[in-house]
Amino acid sequence: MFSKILIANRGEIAIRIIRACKELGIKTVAVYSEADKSCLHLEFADEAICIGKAPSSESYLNISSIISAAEITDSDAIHPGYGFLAENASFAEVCESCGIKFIGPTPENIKMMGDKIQAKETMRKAGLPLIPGSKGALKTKEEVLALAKKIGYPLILKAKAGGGGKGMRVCHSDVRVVSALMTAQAEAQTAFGDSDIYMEKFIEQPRHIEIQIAADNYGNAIYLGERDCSIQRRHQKLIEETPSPAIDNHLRRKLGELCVKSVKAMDYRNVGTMEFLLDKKGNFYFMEMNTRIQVEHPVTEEVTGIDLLKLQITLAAGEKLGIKQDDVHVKGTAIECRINAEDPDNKFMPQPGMIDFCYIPGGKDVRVDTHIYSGYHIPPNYDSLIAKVITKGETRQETLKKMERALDEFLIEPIKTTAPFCKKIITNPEFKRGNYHTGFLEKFLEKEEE
Ligand code: MV4
Repeated sequence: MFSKILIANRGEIAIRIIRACKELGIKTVAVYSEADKSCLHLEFADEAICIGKAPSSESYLNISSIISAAEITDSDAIHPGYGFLAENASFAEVCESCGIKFIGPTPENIKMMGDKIQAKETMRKAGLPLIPGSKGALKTKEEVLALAKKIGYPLILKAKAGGGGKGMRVCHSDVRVVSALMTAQAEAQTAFGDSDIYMEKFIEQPRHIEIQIAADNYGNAIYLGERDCSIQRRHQKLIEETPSPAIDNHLRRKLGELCVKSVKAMDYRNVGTMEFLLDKKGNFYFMEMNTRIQVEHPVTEEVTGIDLLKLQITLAAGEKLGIKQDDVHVKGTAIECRINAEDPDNKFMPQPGMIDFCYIPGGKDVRVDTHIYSGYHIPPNYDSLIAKVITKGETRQETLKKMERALDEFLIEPIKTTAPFCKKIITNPEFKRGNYHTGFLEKFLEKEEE
């Protein structure tokens, strides 16, 4: 096992990782930027090192600063958290070449899943159903029009190096698809340094369902249920829950087993998430794979009782999966509301600044993963996520009721947050019935305007 882990991240996830390390008896090193001097992750870690200026590009994304910090502190391993360098294959490679264990999949795993075209091809070979679309990157105008004719409108163009909704274009006609290809290529070149675009049939009003998997270095793999992440705004998730109200045990098992088969086939290591779209008819399609721990991992922890961070660390240390599929039992239901320092009444505008006062909810079946405290200053440089409120219960209705009271208890002055907005969603009759899809929020916001 590792004796010291450097946490290459900030905020709630840095604290979450430190907690797992403490329970495993591993020493921790926090890194921080000049904007993060008063952050709690510095306090909770055994050591802390400043790695640069406030902009992420000069601190949390600066590979050489982070590697130097790991070498100076004699750290055995680096946990990247989510975002920043978590899915950067060259960072994982640099770690390995410096003799520092990267806590996550292999650089090859990251590279393969980072190329969304290659990821789909790999999963197709492993037997996963895919959304009808182009086989590789789109080249000529003629090819695009021929393919559009074959697949039919509406269509969606996506960047090979994209993911998470960046650089996507939905098209409804021949005239649009040709110009959309050009702008998508230019946008992808600027954003990712790779202009390759692929095409898919656009699935209307799908649900976004993802399967959590875990694999060791010896060919063993398991799935840990699913999360329904259909409540999104501009490709940012707001609310996630498990189990998904949209799938039954039969489909759950089928999806899970297919995922396990696929990760074994590609020799995947550590934890990961496979994203699917579920259409109105109940067909599911593999979309992409995330090779990191995700923001919404706590809902899975709450229903399985498995600590995914400890699992990540022990798997990276070369331990075997201690749990077999038959040992995984999903008990009850869980939901997560993301609390962002954003103003829902003003286009979700970020709200950096001083928190004069806050109160964090608690009580039975309420978990809050957060780094904020009364007197904490939210810097303007990073993601606006300030807390994750997670509740669990025997039934979905019970879990929702607990969330309602937890959100009411979440007090914060004078910063505006998404907490009241989350409450509106979880008390919405359609949401309560489990009747929602990825377009739900847009419709909900339109109705609110009236
Ligand atoms: C899609 C889709 C429909 N059809 N792909 C969004 C995030 C990224 N992971 C992929 N996403 C989608 N891909 C096909 N073939 C619908 C989404 C999608 C979405 C698209 C447009 C506007 C809002 C959306 C919200 C969630 C998912």
